[in-house]
Amino acid sequence: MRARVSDSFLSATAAASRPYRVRYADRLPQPLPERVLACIVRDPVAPDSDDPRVLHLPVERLAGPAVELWESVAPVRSGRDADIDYAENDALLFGQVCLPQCALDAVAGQTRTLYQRIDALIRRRGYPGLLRVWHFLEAITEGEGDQERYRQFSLGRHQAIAQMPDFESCLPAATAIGLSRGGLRVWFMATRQRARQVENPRQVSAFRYPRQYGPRSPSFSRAVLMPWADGADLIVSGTASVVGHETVHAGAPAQQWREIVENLASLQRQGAEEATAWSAEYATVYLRDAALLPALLPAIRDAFGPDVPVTILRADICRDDLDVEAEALYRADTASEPRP
Ligand code: 3EB
Repeated sequence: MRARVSDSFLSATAAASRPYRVRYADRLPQPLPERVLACIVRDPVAPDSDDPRVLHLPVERLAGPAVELWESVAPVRSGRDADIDYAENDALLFGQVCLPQCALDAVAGQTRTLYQRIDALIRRRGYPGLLRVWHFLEAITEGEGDQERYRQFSLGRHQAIAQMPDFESCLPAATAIGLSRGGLRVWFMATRQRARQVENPRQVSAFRYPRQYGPRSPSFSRAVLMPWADGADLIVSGTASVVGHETVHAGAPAQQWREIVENLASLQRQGAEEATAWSAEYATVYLRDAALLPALLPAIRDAFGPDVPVTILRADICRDDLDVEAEALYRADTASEPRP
C-alpha cells in the first residue's frame, strides 16, 4: 500500500502515469523501435546511427549491459533544434547535446549558454520541469583552483540556473562525470509536471556548499521524486562518499562504497511519505580505476540485489579524492506492506 502524498502536491501532479520504463540490451536495436525515447550506448566506439534518440557515451564498460533503452508507453516524436536532439511523448522529453572539445576553451560561458538553450527548448515544447541532467566533461579535474574545469562548469551552470524562477526549490537531479575525450555531453529529462526536489540530511545541499569548492556552488538536488499516478519514482543523483560537504574515506574505496550505501538509504527515507519501500530498477556505478572492480563488485551487487541491472563504468569523478560514485532509479514498491 502506498502512503499519502500531500494534497496540493497530488492535485498538481497525479494526472499522468509513469510514461516510460527502462530496459537493457546487448546491442543497439536496428531499427530502433518507434516507442523509444532514448537509447544509451556505453561503448568506446560510436554506434552507427544518426537517430536523435541514440545517446553515445565513449567510456570503458566494466560490467553490465551496453545498451539502456528508455521505452515509452505512448507514441514518440523526435527531432533536432539547432544542435539539441530530443524525443518526447507528451509527458516527458529526453534530450541530448554535445559540444566538441574545441568549444570548451571557456567552459563557464559555454555551459551557461547551453543551459539557457536547454531551458528555452523545454519551455517552448511544454516540458518546463527539468527533472534529471547528466553531464560528461572531458578532463573534468584539469586546471588549478577556480580554473579547474569542473568549477568553471559549475559556475556557468549556476549563472544560468540562478536566472530561473524558484530555482532553489526545483533543482534537477544530476550527474557530473569526467571523460578522457568527447568535449561536453549533456543529457536531460524534462517533464510537463514538476517533480519534488529531495535533499539528503547527511549532506549539505550541493547548492549550499561553501566557497572552497569553487566560485559558484553546484546547482543540483540529491534526488527528485516524481509521484506518477501508478507509483512514485525516486531518481537519485550521482552519489559519492560525501558527508556534510566533505569527502570522507579518501584513499579507501571500500569505505567510500559503504558511505554511498548510507547516502542512498538516507535518500530513500526522505521519500518515505510516497512509498512504504523502494525497489531499485537500475543503477550506474562510476569507478575511477578499473583495478578497483574485483574488490568492490561483491559489495556493489549486494547493495542493489541480484535482480537489478547494474552498469559499472570506468570514469573520473568530479573531485579527485573520490574513487567511486553511484546513481540509481528507485520505484515505489506498491506491493509491500508498510515498514514496521
Ligand atoms: C558531490 O556530492 C559529488 O555537479 O552535477 C555528484 C552529482 C557530484 C552531481 C554535479 C556532482 C554533481 O558533490 C559530486
